[in-house]
Amino acid sequence: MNMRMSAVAALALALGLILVNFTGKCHAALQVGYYKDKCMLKDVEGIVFSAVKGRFDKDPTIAAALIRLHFHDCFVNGCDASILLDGKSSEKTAPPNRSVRGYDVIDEAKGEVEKACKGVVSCADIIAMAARDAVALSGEGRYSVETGRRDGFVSLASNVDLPSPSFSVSQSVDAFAKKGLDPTDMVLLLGGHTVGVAHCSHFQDRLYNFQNSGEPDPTMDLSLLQKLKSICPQNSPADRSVDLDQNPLSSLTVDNSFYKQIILKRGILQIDQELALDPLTNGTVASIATSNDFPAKFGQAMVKLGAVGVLTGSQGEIRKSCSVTNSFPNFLHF
Ligand code: HEM
Ligand SMILES: *[C@@H]1O[C@H](CO)[C@@H](O)[C@H](O)[C@H]1NC(C)=O
Ligand SMILES: CC(=O)N[C@H]1CO[C@H](CO)[C@@H](O)[C@@H]1O
Repeated sequence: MNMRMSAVAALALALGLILVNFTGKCHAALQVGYYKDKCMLKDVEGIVFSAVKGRFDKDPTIAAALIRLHFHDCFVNGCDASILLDGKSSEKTAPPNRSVRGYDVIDEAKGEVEKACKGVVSCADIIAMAARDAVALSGEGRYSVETGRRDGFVSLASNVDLPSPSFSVSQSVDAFAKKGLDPTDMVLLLGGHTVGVAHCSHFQDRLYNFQNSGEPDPTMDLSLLQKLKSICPQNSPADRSVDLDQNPLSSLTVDNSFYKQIILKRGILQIDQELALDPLTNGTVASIATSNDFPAKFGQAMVKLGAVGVLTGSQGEIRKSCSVTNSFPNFLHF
């Protein structure tokens, strides 16, 4: 077969599989402990945890990367590990991917679980387990993660419709609603910004020319504004980064200090600051900021995020290698 023929064949196969997926949609549900007894006597979650912890001990900033990786995977085409697929125009190549990190930790964990039992554990589940482990290692928020996802075949940059940091709260509420997540889920999940960093390019407009006013964002605390201007000078090509949680004692910890900071007008991203101001969300923000159950509630919201658009049962596949589908490895390359 020449290239074109095999391309057509792969496409037909892809469409066929997609069709089967839609028609045969008997949803085997996700469950806690899905891999118990599926990998001989091996502890699959323990193997993934070791890989994540090994990296975290050297570099605790990996936790934020793994939490964000799970969000980006689930929000685009469901939690099906589509974000991991290589290809000329796969999701990875879309602009919001630029600062996504942690792919190598997932590959390492996959290598270890494959040694324990071949072809059993999906890459989508490894992402979900690694995100849970990242949360657990960064605070007191260990939650029971659901598993049983299978890996998808399709990864297209053109499917990437992640919310932008300059979305209004109501635009963001709509984007989350499309994924079956309510405004409370959204406020809790944006609490993921209790760890990790943002690059200047994602909030520079707030410092110098907010909504084309020629002025800074008036909702930003003045001392924060001064600090950010010095880190992110106007027209500088250097794209430095700053902590999303501006409490320096807690910028690597999953806790509610992010909410306290945004109430103090010390949010970095526009959407983060808006959460504390918009009447749609300010009540939820105030209640999270003054209670101590954020880690538990964040875990519940992560479980809900982890169920978005999953493939289960006979859908999808278990990839051999997380960056390429078993079924038609060339599909993504033309
Ligand atoms: C409206 C929704 C969201 C928007 C607009 C948004 C936007 C962003 C942006 C612009 C960054 C900075 C990237 C960079 O400059 O390197 C970021 C980082 C991050 N986001 Fe979000 N995000 C959203 C929701 C979420 C959710 C739901 C989670 C997790 C549950 C999450 C977790 C993270 C984490 C952990 C980082 C830090 C990554 C790192 O340090 O490597 N975000 N987000
Ligand atoms: C939320 O914002 C509205 C409108 O600005 C305000 O009336 C209300 O008191 C705020 N609620 C909280 C809890 O801050
Ligand atoms: C890992 C990866 O594929 N990164 C890509 C993200 O998107 C930018 C711009 O669209 C590409 O240049 C990167 O190669």
